[in-house]
Formats: sequence, C-alpha cells, structure tokens
Amino acid sequence: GLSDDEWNHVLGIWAKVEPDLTAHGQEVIIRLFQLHPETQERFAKFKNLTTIDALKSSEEVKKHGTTVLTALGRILKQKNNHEQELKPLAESHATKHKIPVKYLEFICEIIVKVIAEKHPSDFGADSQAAMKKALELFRNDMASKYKEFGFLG
Ligand code: HNN
Repeated sequence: GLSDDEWNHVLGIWAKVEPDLTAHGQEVIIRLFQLHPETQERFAKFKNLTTIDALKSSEEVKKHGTTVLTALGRILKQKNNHEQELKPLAESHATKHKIPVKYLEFICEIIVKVIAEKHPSDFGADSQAAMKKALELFRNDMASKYKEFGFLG
C-alpha cells in the first residue's frame, strides 16, 4: 500500500486537477485515442471522430473524459479502501466493455503525463512516484476483480 505521506501527495495533486477535470479528461482521452487507436474502437459513439479536430471539438469526448476522471478520483479518495467503487466498474469493464488490462496501463501512463504537463511546479518526483503507485494499486485490483468475473484481461 501507500504511506500516509504518499496518499497526501496523491490527493494533493488531485485537488489541483479537480477544478479543471474536464480539460484534463479531454486531453487524456484524445491522447489515448491518438497513441492507441485500438482503444477508440471500443466506443461505438466515437467511431465518427476520425480527425484530431473532430476529437477536440467533440462534447461527447469531453463528457466521457469527465466521467473517467470523476470515477478515478472517487477511487483515489478511498485510499485503497475502494472495493465499493471499484467492483461495479471492474464488472462492466470486464463483462460488458471487455477492456484489457493493457488499456488501463495505457491510460494510467497518459494520466501521469498530462498532469505533469499541466502542473509542472506541483507535481514533483515524490508526487509522481506516489501517483504511479496509487494507479498501480488501482490496476492490480481491477485485474484481480476481472479474474473473479472470468475475464482474463
Ligand atoms: O460502467 C459503465 O459502463 C459506466 C460508464 C463508464 C464509466 C463510469 C465507462 C465506460 C463505458 C461506457 C460508456 C458509456 O456508455 O457512455 C465504456 C464503453 N468505459 C468504457 C470503455 C473503455 C474504457 Mn470506462 N473507464 N467507464 C467509466 C469509468 C471509468 C473508467 N474505460 C476506461 C478505459 C481505460 C477504457 C479503455 C479505452 C476507464 C478507466 C481507466 C476508468 C477510471 C476508473
């Protein structure tokens, strides 16, 4: 797990992300789709967004980015007591959306990069290390829940 100090780093930087969750979420989703186009194919509703301009001007992308980061924020705030928040997400992503664990790795890496770019002076080495650790816990727990739902990810 993470120490109190590490959780303080994680929640401290998240408090800087939250006032502009939508811009962060939009950037994360667009970058995910650009770097890993196979992830965009998971969404029927984004099939028509074939150019970077279309992605950037899409209200649906903004909305989805907000949804994803809101869910992640809820999980982080539980400081690893996230069973209640995680379980329904693991279930839908395993059995309905069938999202491989690899895609979770992709997005976690992008989340750290986007925060680092938007908050260079508030997201130092210790905070980055703590956030990476928290996201790893999230991914590991998603992966073990996936298995319980019979999805090998
Ligand atoms: O559980 C649900 O289906 C509710 C909608 C939802 C939420 C709260 C989704 C979601 C959907 C349904 C979207 C819709 O119907 O508008 C789909 C198709 N996700 C996906 C697909 C891929 C995906 Mn995710 N999500 N999500 C959330 C919440 C959080 C969340 N999702 C994630 C990734 C990486 C991918 C692969 C491209 C993802 C993450 C990391 C998170 C954060 C906990």
